[in-house]
Amino acid sequence: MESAISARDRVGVQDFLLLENYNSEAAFIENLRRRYREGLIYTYIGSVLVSVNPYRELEIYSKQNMERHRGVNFYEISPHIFALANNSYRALRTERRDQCILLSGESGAGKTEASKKILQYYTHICPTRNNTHTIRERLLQSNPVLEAFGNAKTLRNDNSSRFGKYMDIQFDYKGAPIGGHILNYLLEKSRVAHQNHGERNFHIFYQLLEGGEEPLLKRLGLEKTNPQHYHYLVKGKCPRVSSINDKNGWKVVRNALTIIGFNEDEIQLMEIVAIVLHLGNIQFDINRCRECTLFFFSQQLLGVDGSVLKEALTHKKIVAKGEEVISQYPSALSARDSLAKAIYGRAFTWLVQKLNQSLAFKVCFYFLKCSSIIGLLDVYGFEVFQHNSFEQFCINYCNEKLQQLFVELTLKSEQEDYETEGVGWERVEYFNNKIICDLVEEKHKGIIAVLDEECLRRGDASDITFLEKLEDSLGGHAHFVTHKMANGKIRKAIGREEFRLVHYAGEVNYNVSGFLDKNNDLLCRHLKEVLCQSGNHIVSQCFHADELMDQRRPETAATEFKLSLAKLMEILMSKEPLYVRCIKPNDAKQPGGFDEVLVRHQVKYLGLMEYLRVRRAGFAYRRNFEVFLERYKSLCPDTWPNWRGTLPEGVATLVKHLNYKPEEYKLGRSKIFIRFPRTLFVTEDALEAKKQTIVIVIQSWWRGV
Ligand code: AOV
Ligand code: MG
Repeated sequence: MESAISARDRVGVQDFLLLENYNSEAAFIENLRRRYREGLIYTYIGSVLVSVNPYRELEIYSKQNMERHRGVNFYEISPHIFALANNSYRALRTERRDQCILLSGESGAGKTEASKKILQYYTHICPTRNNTHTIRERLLQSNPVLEAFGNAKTLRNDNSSRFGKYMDIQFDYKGAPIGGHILNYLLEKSRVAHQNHGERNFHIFYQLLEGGEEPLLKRLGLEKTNPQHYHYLVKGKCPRVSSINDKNGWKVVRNALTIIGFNEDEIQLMEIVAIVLHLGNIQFDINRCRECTLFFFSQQLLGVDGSVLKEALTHKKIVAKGEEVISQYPSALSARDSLAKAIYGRAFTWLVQKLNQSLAFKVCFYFLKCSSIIGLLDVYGFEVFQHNSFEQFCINYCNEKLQQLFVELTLKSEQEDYETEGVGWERVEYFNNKIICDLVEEKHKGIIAVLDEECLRRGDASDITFLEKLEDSLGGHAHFVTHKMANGKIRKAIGREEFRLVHYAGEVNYNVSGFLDKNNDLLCRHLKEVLCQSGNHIVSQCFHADELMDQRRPETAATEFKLSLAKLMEILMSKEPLYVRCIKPNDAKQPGGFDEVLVRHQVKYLGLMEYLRVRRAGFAYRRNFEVFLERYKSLCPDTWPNWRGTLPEGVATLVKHLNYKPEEYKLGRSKIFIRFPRTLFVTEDALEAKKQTIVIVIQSWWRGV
């Protein structure tokens, strides 16, 4: 298959393992740059795929190209996201082990695009069963729906994921996709009511206004289609963006909703989008609602009497010692914003659940049973803005966790494995970011614990007292700084209301303003009561009356996020991971631009050089003796099935029979380590050829019968 790699594809080295000067960062970056200039955005480091965002359409994702990758070994073809997808599918089929593909890199580096390409690949190349085409279509169409409601233009990325997403693709025993399941993580719902300069609200708002059909818009009270008319869409001062076609986006979303089978829910969902827009337009004159807007949408869309909503927006209700106490809100505007955020946030979770229902196995597939899974993880990337708040804190914490997984599963465990197995090894040093994960999440003293404590404390607790508590408990930590501790040594100033975290990917100053409120994430009882009565059935499903009866305090936003990330790590650890490390080549989103400083920074913090060193000095593949023997012993029919020796002796006999050269492998205490992937592929091919021979023999015997 060597011919599958053209001369152009060979610019630089396709696998950094082949880089002559593999210790040199400059040589590493030069290789990336040379390939990038030729439109070769993918390069391997062993089985890790490094991808550099081209910021232009490349003609490498066609159906023909997918076909070229079908069933081909990883190294027989030039590096590609399809090759990685194929590799993981192949491992799933041959080894029957669940896989997961982890996409990482900073905001705008290309994770979401890569995850879409992977999904397209599977839905195209996997075998089909009767009826599974519906599932394939639904898997594909779940993306535009989630992007419309969960992505937005930020300063870093015009289509930035504002939620974390983990998607399982479920396959039957024949390798056909038969279902899917999505887990969503912490949507950045503050965006509903506020956007920074140069940013937008979630795409769906603009799509509906720009593309919505006239009768629909009339029904929703959105006859004015210019985003400028809506308070929640003008904050960022950039309703229109040249790279985004909202009208087209609307068509795509409508089509996707139809394929997924939303039916009547579709109109209810759009009502929610309209409710949020109308809510934003309610003005309060000295805390009084301007009634006409409120009454229209309250009655027509929310299905709640206008005066009831007005009362709930201006007066809060507290139940104290069994008695209801009603008092006027200090700020009706913030009650309004909380309401809008709560409705949108919960509707988003409802949307994911609805998608999951449509992706779940249907009864007709029941007998097939899901046999294996490939998980796809695409979360919001590491981000730094001029002003960073609670949302960036959570997003960047999530990226620390992902980096920690990479460190644990590659740099750390691999090296430990060599040591415990007694395979000669010279240690490669690396930065372990566990210290930063602990700083954020450690019980009792981590940042989240201190934040929760302040949220629970009544009286004078405020964002500033939270900052003071942090200083008391974390002062002196190498990765935590405030202006008090800076002592003039810190390069970039830290504000009096900020703390700085020295993340694995860089320093970020977080402004504490709003941390307590966002972490508490409480919607007052009065407003919840109103939403429980809503005539919009999505809203009423999202706000249950049971919730009002529940006296327990819900988990804070940060703790809930922390717990869900811990569960996610468990899921990922239970699978065989494959990594795509995405790199953003320039900050201007320009095709062709390769900012060396920016790229070097990412190469550094992604740990690519360290990984290269570990890989270069190490082994591409390792398996327990038992697993290895079980899989390949049929290639040595003279010895098996009558072999009676120990496992290490068995493996030694087998590799001798397979003609492995001494430099190609090492035997540890319980595992075999194979240095080059090519060695294994040759063995795999031999196995495949043997299976084919058996099939042919059986077929001719059958015909003979
Ligand atoms: P992200 O997912 O990593 O950022 P995206 O995948 O959304 O980044 O990529 C950002 C933009 O870069 C896309 O909208 C495309 O315009 C372009 N792009 C990325 N990959 C490709 C590709 N392979 N081919 C062509 N264009 C590409 V974030 O979600 O913000 O962390 O939070
Ligand atoms: Mg994304």
